[in-house]
Amino acid sequence: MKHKRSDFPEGFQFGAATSAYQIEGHGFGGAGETHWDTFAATPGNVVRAEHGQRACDHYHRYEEDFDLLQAAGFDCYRFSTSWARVLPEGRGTVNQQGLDYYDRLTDALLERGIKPCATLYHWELPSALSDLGGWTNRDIAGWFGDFTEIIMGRIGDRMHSVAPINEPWCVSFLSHFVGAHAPGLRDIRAAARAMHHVLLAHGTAIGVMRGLGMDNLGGVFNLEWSDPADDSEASHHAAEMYDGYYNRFFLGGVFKKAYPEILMEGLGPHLPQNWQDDFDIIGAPLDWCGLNYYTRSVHRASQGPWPHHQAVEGPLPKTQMGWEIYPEGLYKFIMRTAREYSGDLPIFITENGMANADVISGGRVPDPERIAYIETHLDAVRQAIAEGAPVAGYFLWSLLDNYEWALGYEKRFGLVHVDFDTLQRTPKDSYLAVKDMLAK
Ligand code: IFM
Repeated sequence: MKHKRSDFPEGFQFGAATSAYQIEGHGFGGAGETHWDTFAATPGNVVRAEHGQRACDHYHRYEEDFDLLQAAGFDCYRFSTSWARVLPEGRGTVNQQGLDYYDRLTDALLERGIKPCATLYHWELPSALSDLGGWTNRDIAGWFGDFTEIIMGRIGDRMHSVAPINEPWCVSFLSHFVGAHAPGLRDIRAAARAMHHVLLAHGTAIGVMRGLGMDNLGGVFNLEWSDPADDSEASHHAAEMYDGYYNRFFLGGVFKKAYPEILMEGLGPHLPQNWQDDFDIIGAPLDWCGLNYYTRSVHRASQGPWPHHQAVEGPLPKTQMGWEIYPEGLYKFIMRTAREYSGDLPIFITENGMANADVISGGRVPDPERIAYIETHLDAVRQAIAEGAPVAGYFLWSLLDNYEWALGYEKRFGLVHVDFDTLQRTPKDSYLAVKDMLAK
């Protein structure tokens, strides 16, 4: 790795990230059914119908996994709490085993000198709430606030930082308009409502945590750079539309208390009644802004219904996901986010990394592609810092190979290889390279 820890400002934090359903093993410890269990059980939704019932069995092996985190020299660990593990029906009776688990997990991190950075929701909605309309039902903001109070009432005193919801675009648009994630809807009205309610739930949870006396609270936004396929006005408009509903809707709601005008033709008629009145909750002040960044996409206009555009294949080298490798997008997003949205707030790169078809060979896992990906994205971070951007930390996705949602277990994002038959963990070369970087 060409970078050293000492190349970054004093106090810059390095971390690794995971999420509950992707690693824990949802079948353990009394967790309730979630919409990902039923989505995966529906033919055609998930590669080989794979699910998270066992995943990496982190539920039982978290000590071993945290030893790896510690040995690599990470400062922070970004994990998520499963709503259905704590409240199997989403509301009502608490599963004490679930609360106890997150309590043990927190202490195991602290014992190793690692800062716990929690995300309250990373996609596994309890089925009982899905039955009530899930993210399309405005009541979800209150249900989520109650969950926040219960889980943070137990572990909030030991959290270094907390964000309510991972990647609002995925929770809403990808899951209710594209239909690629649970609950698999393809409906513009459901999508518009989910987009607004996910932000309302975010703001409600921030309010609950402020009430508990917590600080260092942020929001985590997934951003994808969008470029026009050619120089035509139509392609530029297509790229702007994509940027609007993917990136600017969520940042705009939280930091400007407004949604982009370009989206109103499509989404306006379907947003819930009096949506404008919710911005004081949605825009509750934050302490930091988290950006998850992986790639860019390229767009041109289409004759179809709103949003009237289609993606075309870009020319850049791609990861195992088929995503273009475009570190410049990370630099541009950091600069744009600070300039137009978050101002002087610290920015954390809360996820960055790549999937690669890694294989064990002679006890090692050579993954030079991932090392190069991390290097070039850290170049982008350093360039932004050199130009004055307030970037305060960088988290790799992910510590472990894990359940990549609709793509099952074959897309490997981990610094640590997981054999999904034996569950054996093997640090990849990228893990060793990061470890070396963090020691210097
Ligand atoms: O695995 C996901 C994660 O759950 C959210 N951010 C993107 C990752 C890679 O697709």
